[in-house]
Amino acid sequence: MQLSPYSIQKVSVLLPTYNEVGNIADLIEDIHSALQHPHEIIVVDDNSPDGTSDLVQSIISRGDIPGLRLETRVRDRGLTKSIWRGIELATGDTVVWMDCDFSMPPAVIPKLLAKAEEGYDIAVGSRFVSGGNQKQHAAGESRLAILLSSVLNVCLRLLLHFRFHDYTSGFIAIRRDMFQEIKLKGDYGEYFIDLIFRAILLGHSVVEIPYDCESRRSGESKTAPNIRILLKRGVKYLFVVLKMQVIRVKHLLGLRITD
Ligand SMILES: Nc1nc2c(ncn2[C@@H]2O[C@H](COP(=O)(O)OP(=O)(O)O)[C@@H](O)[C@H]2O)c(=O)[nH]1
Ligand SMILES: [Mg+2]
Repeated sequence: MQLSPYSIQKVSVLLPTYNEVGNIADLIEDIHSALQHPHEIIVVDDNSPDGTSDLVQSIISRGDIPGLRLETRVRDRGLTKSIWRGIELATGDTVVWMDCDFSMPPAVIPKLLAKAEEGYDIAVGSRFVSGGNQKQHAAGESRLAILLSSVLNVCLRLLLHFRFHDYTSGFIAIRRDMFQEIKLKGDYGEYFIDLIFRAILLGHSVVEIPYDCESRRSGESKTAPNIRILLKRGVKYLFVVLKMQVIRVKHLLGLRITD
């Protein structure tokens, strides 16, 4: 694929949070230090009961991190909706988002941005390419969730596009103008499968950068706080895989796949 080098003017880092009071201050600081490009950091908090928004507001008031912004959503909680809200608020030409639990090291962001500057439309932090690692089990985490995530991604590779590896990454740098064409669909991590698969079918350049996934530093997982929620999420992921087969057929027939 022919890439045209691209000069990033401004990066918008979106941080969707729900109960991340133990992580968010250090994460903001680490991201701010890691970034060489002009940037803004937008925390989109779903009115977390642990006071995440209040903490971010106090950092903004101190003025230490220029470009730090806070959006507190008070209704219709959801990860995908929060990321989409961040995209609506973003003023950078390149958008990054990631988990706010330190599972995704801020030091990887410049590597993603370097790929965007090489001309890739999308650069994804990946646990499943050579050099990357899925997280090890740690206290308070679900072994089942970690195992299912690895198995799910092998299945997704077989069922969708074999050249891509981490369909549930959620760690991405992407040009903001892509969202004129593609919207985020779904309510939790399944939006990522949909986004990547559509982007690949549409011929966008997508690259994966390996990273070592760490255990959450503080607080609780929202994907797998218990088996019931994990299974509920799993069913939604399976529906998306089926939907992607419909999308594949539509694409083969030359029909629009961006609605
Ligand atoms: N705004 C918002 N963020 C959420 C919501 N659910 C999860 N998150 C955030 O999404 C990211 C991924 O969630 P996490 O608990 O780390 O999932 P896991 O890594 O799969 O265990 C974290 O930054 C969470 O704080 C939500 O409903 N709204
Ligand atoms: Mg996480």
